[in-house]
Amino acid sequence: MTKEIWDKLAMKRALVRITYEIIERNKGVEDLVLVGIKTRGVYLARRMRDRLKEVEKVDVPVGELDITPYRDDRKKDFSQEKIPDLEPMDLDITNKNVVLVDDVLYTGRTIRAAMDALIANGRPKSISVAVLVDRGHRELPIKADFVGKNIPTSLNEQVSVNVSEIDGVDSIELINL
Ligand code: 3GP
Ligand code: 5GP
Ligand code: MG
Repeated sequence: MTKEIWDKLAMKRALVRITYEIIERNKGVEDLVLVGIKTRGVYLARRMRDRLKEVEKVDVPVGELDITPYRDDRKKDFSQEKIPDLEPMDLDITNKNVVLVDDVLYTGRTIRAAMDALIANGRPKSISVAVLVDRGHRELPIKADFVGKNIPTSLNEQVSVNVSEIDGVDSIELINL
């Protein structure tokens, strides 16, 4: 069973709000860097960058992180593998205020892994977290600083975040598995 939670307009409004919250919290866009977590987090980060450009007339850099090799809950047979060195991001994050951007926050393991990956790239001044959806069920002491929508879920539900760049449509749906 699938239930639409948000349409394109609602999603856009949330991203706009989060973008303004980031400007407010950061007291502007100086030293700000957005880092999207692949895959959909990258598209959300780019949209925020476009909005920041409109509002503040500044090009805020957007980095991309693929944190798959850093997650600590990968299948057993992966655990013995050497973790590949993270490609240095084509972006200097030293002394920057980094905002990690992801579509869904769930256990928190992805964000933990993303922080490892970031710190392997340099020493940011601060790291904060922006997510479109917080679905609860945290397993680590991690929270989001900027949240589009809290969607309390059960474990047999899944949040489907669709972005037009990949999915052809902007929407958020709740799927009962
Ligand atoms: P994303 O890479 O765009 O974030 O993990 C691959 C995709 O599967 C993710 O897309 C994510 O949206 C989706 N997904 C749905 N449920 C889960 C889940 O419980 N864990 C993970 N890691 N991904 C999920
Ligand atoms: P965590 O590491 O916090 O458990 O999960 C966060 C990552 O897994 C995010 O990158 C997100 O893409 C994916 N994820 C976890 N649960 C869901 C979900 O219900 N829906 C979607 N779309 N992604 C999820
Ligand atoms: Mg994601």
